[in-house]
Parts: sequence; C-alpha cells; structure tokens
Amino acid sequence: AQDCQVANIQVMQNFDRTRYAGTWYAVGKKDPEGLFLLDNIVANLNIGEDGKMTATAEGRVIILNNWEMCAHMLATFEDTPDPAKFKMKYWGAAAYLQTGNDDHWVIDTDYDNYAVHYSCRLVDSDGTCLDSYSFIFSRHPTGLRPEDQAIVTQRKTELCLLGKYRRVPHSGFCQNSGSVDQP
Ligand code: AZE
Repeated sequence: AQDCQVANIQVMQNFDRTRYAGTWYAVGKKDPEGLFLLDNIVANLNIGEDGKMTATAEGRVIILNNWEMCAHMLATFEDTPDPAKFKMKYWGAAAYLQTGNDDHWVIDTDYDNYAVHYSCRLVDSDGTCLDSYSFIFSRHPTGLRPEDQAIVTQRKTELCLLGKYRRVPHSGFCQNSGSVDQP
C-alpha cells in the first residue's frame, strides 16, 4: 500500500537497536525545508548500558554568512511503542548550530550494509507529509552494494520520495576534525 499517508508508513519489523549501532555513512539524502547537512555526513549510533540510544553525527554545513564548516551534532533518542520509531532530540556541539526534536524512523535495514531512515517534520491536514527528510545510510562510505540498490529504490517509492534524493559525497571534509568545530 502506498497512499503516502504518514500513519501508514511501514517501518522495520523486529527492529534490533544493538545491530543498528555503529557507524553509518549517508550516501543519499532527501532534504527538508531550510538549513540542512550538505555532505560528508557520518552518524555514529551508540547503545548505552541502560539500553538507551544516543548518537553523534557530523556533516558539512554552510551557515550564516557563507561560513563553511563541519557541524558536530549530538543526539539522544526517546523510545516509542514502536521499536523502530524514535523521537530524536539533537543539538550542535557549538551553540550556533541547529537544535531540534525530530522523528527518527528506521524504515528498513539489513544492519550490515544499508539502512533507510525517514523523518516527517510536518504532517498535512490530509495525512501526507509536508516537510520530511530522509537518509540512505551505508556501512561503506563508497555507497550501496548493487544488490541493495533495488530494495532501497523500493523503500524510496513506498515513502513517496522516489526521485527526491541526492547523492551524498564523502570527500574527507570532516575527517581531520576532532571535537572542535573547524571552519
Ligand atoms: C542524523 C543521525 C543521528 C544523529 C543526528 C542526525 C541529524 C542531524 C541533523 C543536523 C543538522 C544540522 C544543521 C546544522 C547547521 C539523523 C544524521 C543528530 C539533522 C542544519
């Protein structure tokens, strides 16, 4: 069923957060409205002793007066009744970066190669999404394996976002940065 209703979006069944943990490279993204991560986006997911999920992420951004930098972001995740649906509270390591509270839905993953993420920020009165973003994550910075591409295309279609994604290059822009934001 593909009626583009946010409430009907299928998420990962029997989601296992411990297998989802670790490093993911964004290889594709669909942008929301406004300021967003541009490229070189890497997420690191961690499961604490208490079972709670936290994350760090980095990516190239251009803020205010064309200042290009590597954004270092932190996030905590709140569980919901659906194990594949989280509320993600996030903030920048530097105060001038973005803060927010977004949905973080895991649509599909094989844990070892690919993951499809989705977040709807604004649901329209007709139940479709007015402002969403989505990441295609890979365990490999080089991209998706050919055998994973068909399934990811299927998931993009089910999210009603096929054709709206852009490739996310990894040029190493954020590679040499530690915990300090580098312009
Ligand atoms: C995500 C992976 C899990 C941790 C986080 C993620 C999202 C981060 C942003 C950051 C935006 C920053 C901006 C800075 C100027 C989903 C990649 C935190 C959306 C726009």
